[in-house]
Amino acid sequence: MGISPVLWQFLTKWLTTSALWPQEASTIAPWADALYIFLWLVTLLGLVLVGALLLVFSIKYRKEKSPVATQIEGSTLLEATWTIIPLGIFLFVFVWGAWLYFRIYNPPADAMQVYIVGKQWMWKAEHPGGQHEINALHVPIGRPVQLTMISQDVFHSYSIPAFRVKREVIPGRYTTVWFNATKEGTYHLFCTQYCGTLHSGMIGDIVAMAPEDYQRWTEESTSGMSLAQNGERLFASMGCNSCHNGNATAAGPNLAGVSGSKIRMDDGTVQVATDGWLRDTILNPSQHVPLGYKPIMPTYQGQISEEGLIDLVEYIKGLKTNYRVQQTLDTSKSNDAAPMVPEKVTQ
Ligand code: HEC
Ligand SMILES: [Cu+2]
Repeated sequence: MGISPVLWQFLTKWLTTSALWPQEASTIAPWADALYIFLWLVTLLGLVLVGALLLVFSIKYRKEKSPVATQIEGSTLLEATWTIIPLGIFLFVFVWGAWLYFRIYNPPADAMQVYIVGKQWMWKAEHPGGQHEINALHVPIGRPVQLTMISQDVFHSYSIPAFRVKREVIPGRYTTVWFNATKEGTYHLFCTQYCGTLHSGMIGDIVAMAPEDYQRWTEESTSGMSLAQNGERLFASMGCNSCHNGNATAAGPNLAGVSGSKIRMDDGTVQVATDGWLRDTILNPSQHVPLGYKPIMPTYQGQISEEGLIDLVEYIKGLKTNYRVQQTLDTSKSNDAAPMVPEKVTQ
């Protein structure tokens, strides 16, 4: 990192114990801090340089010594120097910052998924196993955790200073952020987007636990139904399975394996079935009509809560082969013919 580890430890320890600096409790934290300290040092250098020159020049060129002002016509070399050096520093900061940004906002593929729903004024967390929490989030250390977040009302922002991550939580759209916690402990969770009267109370605890403690916690706080199981129930109770049952004669496309695939639309475009896309097809189906299908799916706008949508998305993501729902809930004779699948574009 360029800084000696001893000096680094001393610096962060001093700053942490002096409460000026949040703890560093994620893999990204030292990197974010290094950039921050670098900016700080560059600023300090600029301050000292300008301050010193100001002082030296005002003494050297004081009135008694130089009573008559001389006209200086400029120096190309000097001007080029003070343009190119700062430009180099700024570009360096830009590249460093961009690299950090992409690292923070591109979750690794093997990250554990947790869903966050923000509303005035609380944070709800949903683990795939069905554990629900309010104003708290339990995570294991030493493992990447991806948060998929959405707001039920206004803009919020999910911020964990000790992990150096923060992301806007927006109505109508999933946003994601990820981290890998390194130290057991309880850390602050803040809403950092002013969201109304009780905004300052929209806080909580992030509990980073050893993997075995986290395992125990998931077992103790399970609701008995995973998100996907809740989704399967909803899928049946909302009548989705009347059109999406995997039968060759079904009115809707087979949803098995849809998640993550590229789908050719009737307007010729190709859309990628991300989590957000799946959510949006349920709310605005007429805007996502795959080639060969009629826009007959009704909109479910206003009929399913964000939690319900998360359950459905989790359920659809888990559909790898033909539906279990077909066996358990569809009483009509299942068709052995190959199910109808929308045309997938192979990459
Ligand atoms: C009346 C039949 C019908 C019902 C009921 C229905 N769908 Fe659909 N669904 C379709 C059709 C037809 C399409 C493709 C055309 C479109 O998007 O309108 C589709 C598309 C989709 C897609 C996009 C998949 C792809 O490959 O393009 C998803 C996801 C989906 N539906 C989920 C659901 C869910 C979840 C429900 C229940 C809340 C539901 N559908 C209810 C008929 C239906
Ligand atoms: Cu808020």
